[in-house]
This record gives sequence, structure tokens and C-alpha cells, in this order.
Amino acid sequence: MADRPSFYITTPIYYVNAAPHLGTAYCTILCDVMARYKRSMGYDVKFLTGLDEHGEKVQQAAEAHDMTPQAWCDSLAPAFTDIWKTLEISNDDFIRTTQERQVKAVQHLWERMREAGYIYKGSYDGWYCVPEETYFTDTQVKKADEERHTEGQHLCPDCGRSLERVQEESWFFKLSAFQDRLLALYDEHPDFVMPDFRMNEVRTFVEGGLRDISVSRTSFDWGIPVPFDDKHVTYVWFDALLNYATAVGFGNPDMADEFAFRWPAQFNVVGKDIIRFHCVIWPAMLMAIGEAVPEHVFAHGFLMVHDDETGKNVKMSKSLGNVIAPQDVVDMLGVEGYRYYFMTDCVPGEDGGISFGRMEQVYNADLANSWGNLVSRSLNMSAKYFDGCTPTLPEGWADAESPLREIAQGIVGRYAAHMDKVEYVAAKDVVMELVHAANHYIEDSMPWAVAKDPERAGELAQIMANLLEAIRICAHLLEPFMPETSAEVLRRMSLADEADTQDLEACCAWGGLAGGVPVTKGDALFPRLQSQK
Ligand code: ME8
Repeated sequence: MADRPSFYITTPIYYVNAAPHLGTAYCTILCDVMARYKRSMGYDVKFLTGLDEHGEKVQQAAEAHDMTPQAWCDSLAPAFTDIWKTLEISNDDFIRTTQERQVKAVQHLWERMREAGYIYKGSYDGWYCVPEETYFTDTQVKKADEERHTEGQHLCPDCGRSLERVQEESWFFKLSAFQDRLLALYDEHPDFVMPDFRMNEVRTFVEGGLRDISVSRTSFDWGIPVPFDDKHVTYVWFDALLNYATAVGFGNPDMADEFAFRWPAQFNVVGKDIIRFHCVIWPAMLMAIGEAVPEHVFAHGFLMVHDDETGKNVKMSKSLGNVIAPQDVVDMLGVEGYRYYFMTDCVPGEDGGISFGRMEQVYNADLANSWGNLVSRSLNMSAKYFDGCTPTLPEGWADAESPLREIAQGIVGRYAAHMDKVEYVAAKDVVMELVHAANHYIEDSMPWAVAKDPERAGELAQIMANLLEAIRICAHLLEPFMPETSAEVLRRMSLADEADTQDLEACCAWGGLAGGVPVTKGDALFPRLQSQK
């Protein structure tokens, strides 16, 4: 295998019950930014996303469209792959749970579970929420109904929608046996769940005691058959969670080396709605079969939309039907502006309200007026004063003191400390400090005045070199957020070869600029948005 360390990151696999929306795209871009950043830090990255195609919810969506579940999934899958392409998602693999590799891996899981003695046959009698694909006990439902004053109606404690009563023969997973081991995992690896306030939530839940869970269904058939009991299909979550392992060769002898290299994953990134599955059930499943658990589960918050009826912010969700299509935002901000806004204005761990006004504000302030303006002004000046080129670099120019050089010293370290913890807002601030300083530097050093005096040609070359060098470094650091813009900026400075670096630290060392090479002025990178209001 490769000599570089592996970095394996995953998104949740999305239900194929409707087209992707801003929320699903949010999580996928969040992972893409991390994947791109880690590639630039020299890791051998595998970035996985995909689709969760089994279960009652998908089956019902298919029925509502008068299609078989498989035909329905096949018809909707391109809606996901197309938008990921539009949004410049750099995933290395795309898994669908109806693929042969997943069927084989899930069946292997069943065999391993049986050998390990952590499953048994019983019967389930309780509630089931189809939109959440989750079981609830009588006690849980009664308590939630009382709190909500539902007056005899039984609603899902999590999402408030109607529940199904399910009574069926079922295989159970002995989750209850893992309480101590899970608590030990949380103690030994306090950053297993990130951000840390989510860890407390998970720990409290596990301390409250765990119940065995039903992991097969007999009342419908859209799932992976249990290999030793053909009346049963696998519960959709028991199937879905395994996808992360399937994609790197779990249970496949031909991929043993790949599995050894890639497993465990560094990051399973999920929304806060599904942390119990990922931070409790998933590690317990892996412990049961003796496989390592992921290093981190990062739970992000929700994108919320304003509900005019209640006056409250509610989660944007396919099932609630209040979604905004990514294309609507792309039409307004462009792909790069879209990615930048969601990644740098919404704190990844927290809920974020969507506002078109705020999008415009951030786009105009940071991209049109600051970053875009800096690039066009500087490249225009360079082309004008140096005959369409970057300046010939003065001897020892990179050692000359300048406010920009000072900020650029150690910038990768400051940026990386935030990126590693998914603190994208703070990482962006580190870069924007240099962008703003460069804009001030233009005002303070007044290259247009210096250019008038032929005796100050050396000074002019130094000023422009400092500016272009700051731009070069910012382009590299902004690449995970806005890949195409960064590639374009580097192209305009005849530095296309530097894009896709695998050594960000060396690449961003002050002094890497190419002197005397052509610069392209080009169109504005971020034309200012004029409010519709
Ligand atoms: O839960 N804001 O799939 P799903 C931010 N198939 N993120 C949001 C969001 C919002 N308003 N709405 C959805 C499933 N998401 C399972 C996962 S994994 C083994 C199986 C994102 O289609 C968020 O990341 O309901 C959430 O966890 C995910 O979409 C759920 O997608």
C-alpha cells in the first residue's frame, strides 16, 4: 500500500426518499473540505459517500411513485451524483446499499455476529417510526405523548409523526452487553464524539442503560436477507452502518490489504439526528465482531428554516417537505460562493439558520470586496507595471520585512490547528486576516504612486512580490473551501502546477512565488451581488 498515511472520511449514506437538499449537501461539503485539506497535508485520502436504499421508508416512496424500490432508487441516484459533481465534491467512491459488495458484507456481518454469540431470535412488539426508521418502546412513546398532550394519539418521540405498531418475529442484537465497553471507550477516547458537548449527550444516554435492539424485519421484504433465516430481512440501520466498512473491503478476502490499511475510519461525519446510531449502536456492532471503532464521529448541527406558521426555526428535511434545492443557492452565489458561505458562516457543530440576506452579505463582504478584489487589483497592477508579468524578483526579496510576510509566518500551523478540529470558521479567519492585511497593504504602500518614479522600480517590484506572494498562499489555504477559484487564481499567476499540492506547509513557505512569468487579468472572480430587495 501507499507510503502516505491513510485518512478515511465518510458522510452518512442518504435515504433515497427524495432529491438531495441544502442539508444533505451541507454535510457532504463539510466532508469534502476535510478531504481536500487532508490531501494537501499529504494523506492518502479516501472519501466515501453514497445512498441508503433499503427499508420501509424507501419502499413507501417507491410505492407512492408506482415503481419497484430498485427502479425508484436507480431513477433517483443521479440526482445525488449530479449535484455532488456540480458542488465539486471530490469523493473517491460512491456506495449504494443495493450493490453486491454491500449484500455480501452484510451477510458476512450476520455470520460473524452469530459466531460471536451476540444475536438471538425473539419477537418484537412495540412502535416503529418509518420516517426515522427507528423503534420506540411503549414507555418512550407514552412519556412523549404525555409531554406533548397528544390526547390518545401515538406520535414519534423524535419527529412527532405517526407511528406504526409492529409485532413480528425478529433477530435481536445484544446491545445491552456493551454498556461498560462503550463507557470505557468514551473515557479512553474523549474525542471519539466531536464536538465535546455531544459526547456528554451520548454518555448520559448510555449511562441510562441499553436495551437489546431488533435488527431484522419480517413484515416487509425490501432489505438484505438474513443468510441463515430467509423469512427475515436486515433492519435498515444494521445494513446502512456497515457501509463504511464495506467500501474498504470488510469481509472481502480480495481486499484484505485495503481493509488493513484503511480501517478504522478517521471520521464518520453525521448530523446530530443520528448520533445514537453512530456513537452507540455502530461501535457496539464493531466491538461485537472484534473490529476497531472509528477514531471520531463528528456530529454537525442542522440547517434550519423559518416556519411562518409557528414563528420558529425548524429543521430542513425531506420528510417535512420544507427543503431548499442546492441549485437555487448555486444560481445566486455560484458554486464557490455557496461552499464558502455554508462552510465559513455556519459553525459546523451548531444549528444554522438559512438566510438569503446573510448569504449576500457574506458573499459581498468576503468574496467580492475582499478576496476577489485583492486578486483583481493585484494582478491588474502587476500586468500593468511589469508588461503582463509578475515582477522579476529582487535579490533577497523573500527575506525583506513586510506586514504580510509577518502574518504569513506560521500561518499553516494556525490554520491546520483549526481545520483538524473541523473549526472551519476559525480557519477561514486565519486566512482572511492575510487577505485583509493585503488589501490594507495596497492602500498603505500605494503602488500606483511608486510606479510613477522610475528610480523606485526595485521598491515597486518588492511591493508587488509581497502582494502576489500573499495571494498565492491564500489561494492554497482557501482551496478546500473554493477549489475552482483557487485553481483559477494559481493559473492566472502561471502557477497551475502548484495546485493540488500534497505538502501545504512547504508550499506556503514565504518565497515560493514565480517571478517574471505571465499574469492573466481575467474576469472578476466574484461579481458583486445586487440585492433583489
Ligand atoms: O439518516 N441540516 O439519511 P438521511 C443539516 N440513511 N444536515 C442535514 C439536514 C439539515 N436540515 N437534513 C439532513 C439517514 N441532513 C440515514 C443515514 S448512515 C449509515 C445512514 C444531513 O437522508 C445530516 O447529515 O435522512 C443527516 O445526518 C443526514 O443528512 C441524514 O440523511
